[in-house]
Amino acid sequence: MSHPNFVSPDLIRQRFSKAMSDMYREEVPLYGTLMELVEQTNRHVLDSNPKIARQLNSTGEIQRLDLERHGAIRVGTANELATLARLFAVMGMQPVGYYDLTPAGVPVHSTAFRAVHEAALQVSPFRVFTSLLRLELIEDLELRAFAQSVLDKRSIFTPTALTLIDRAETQGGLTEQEARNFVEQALETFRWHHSATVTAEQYRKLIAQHRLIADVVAFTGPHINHLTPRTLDIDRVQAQMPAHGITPKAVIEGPPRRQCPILLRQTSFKALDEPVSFTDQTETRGSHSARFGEIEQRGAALTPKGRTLYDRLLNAARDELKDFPNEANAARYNALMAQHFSEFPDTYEGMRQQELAYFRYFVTEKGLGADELKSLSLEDLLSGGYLRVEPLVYEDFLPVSAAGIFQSNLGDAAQTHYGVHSNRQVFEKALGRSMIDELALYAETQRRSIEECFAASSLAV
Ligand code: OOG
Ligand code: NI
Repeated sequence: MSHPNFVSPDLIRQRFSKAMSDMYREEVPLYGTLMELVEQTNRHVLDSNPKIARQLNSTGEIQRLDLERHGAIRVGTANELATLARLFAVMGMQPVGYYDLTPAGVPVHSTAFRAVHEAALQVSPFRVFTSLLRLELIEDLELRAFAQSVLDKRSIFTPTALTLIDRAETQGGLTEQEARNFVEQALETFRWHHSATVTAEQYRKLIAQHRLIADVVAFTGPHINHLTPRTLDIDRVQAQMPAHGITPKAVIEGPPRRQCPILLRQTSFKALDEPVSFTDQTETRGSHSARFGEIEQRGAALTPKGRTLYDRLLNAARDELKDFPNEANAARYNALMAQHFSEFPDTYEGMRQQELAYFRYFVTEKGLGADELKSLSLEDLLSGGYLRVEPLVYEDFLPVSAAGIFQSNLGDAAQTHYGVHSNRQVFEKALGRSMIDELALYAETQRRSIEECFAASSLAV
């Protein structure tokens, strides 16, 4: 039962997202630079493009834009993942979707923890891309056993965080004081540590297996490895990055630039080389690179039909390129993407009519109280100007893009090929529950918005 004195999970998430951003800005100054660049760009877009400003105002997205960011972490064991799920649940975040990164040579599979209802997303759309290391992919059995033993010894949560998770579960929420304490304690799990938990030699062996394995195994916890603000014009930010001392990856992941953005476009800059000390060293002598910067632009959420078309066009462009996109072939890749995606309708009305994207429906001034809402079809109400639509923003991630982001931060040496693939059941067993299907969430939000239109109309008469 909900208690009147409990802080809402949405507010806890909003505060946590802010605390995480403050911590990361202090730890990684380049993140602060990137935030400023994104803020300037967003202001420019809103000032120079009244249509976009109007659209964001009518959906309420304008209010969440400056709060909007996602982070990413990587954990090592089933137990860590299951406890993280409980920690995120205190903040109203549920695991949504399944991403298998092994086809791209990255030994992890992942989900995204996020709020699921449009009202909760409006308070804070904070998301965390969470990957679980697949230790079974370490071929060297001795090294695998070593990695397992190191992971089994660590505890990535503070004792107080664990107590507060228990309390939230048994009480059904947290009081103001507990919520403050929880945000402070939960943050500790994601903090960067300069000292590793292994010797320099053990670190070298782990790195030789895969850089990602060393990143998970050799440290006390799942440090946040990037925090990504949302921009309204990713090409503009990408073009301005070099002037601010930031070198972006060669190509922007996701769909090409369009009039009506769809899904998600992302770009990142390389991981920083940071000083660390190993257990057999008294001073800081080694270095490790894990943390990087990323920005993203979000567009319309696609229906299964739209997503199939997106995947087909993306694959066609990549097949024709015959290689991973890189610096040398970037211009050709962009040209191929533009060419193939000309097949994807670039008006919201076109996407709606062909059922390629999800929308939110609103009653217009003309529609308020109009009798037509009781008699006309949805199509007629739209064309008659009684209702209007805005696209639903995509709240999730894209596996091919995520692979590209991982790859650009791991360097060329990491082109491993794993024989084993997708294992959703293993991930769900580790998590202790199943992931929510993101497409069902968009469909429900769309349906609710239609219902609200009719409810509003019957109230108004
Ligand atoms: C996650 C990489 C994927 C995204 O936005 O798709 C990602 C990681 O490096 O842990 O951040
Ligand atoms: Ni990311």
